[in-house]
Amino acid sequence: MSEKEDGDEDRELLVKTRPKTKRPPLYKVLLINDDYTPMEFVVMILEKFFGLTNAQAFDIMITVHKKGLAVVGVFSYEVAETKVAQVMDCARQHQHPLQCTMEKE
Ligand code: TYC
Repeated sequence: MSEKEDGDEDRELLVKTRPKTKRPPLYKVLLINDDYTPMEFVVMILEKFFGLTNAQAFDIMITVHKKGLAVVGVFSYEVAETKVAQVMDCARQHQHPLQCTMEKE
């Protein structure tokens, strides 16, 4: 077998074979409006658990207040699950009815 033949075969295989790598699905974390949770508490939650600035947190809080809900961020399943749990635990501890959920993007 010639060297040329040998090398070409290898290259053909490399070009045609696409590795089957799938990106893990992403999840949106959503904040839901209610009539009782204080605005300042929602802003504090967004700063504390999502690393937002006060201005960013205020904008999202106002969007939720006006539209009923908003996406706070998009994360891997594990991170989204943790954020939802942190928000719900903190809201419960302060006896606010704030709701936070996640859904597949
Ligand atoms: N609507 C609330 C109020 O007027 C504020 C609020 C904003 C509550 C966002 C929940 O996810 C929320 N105090």
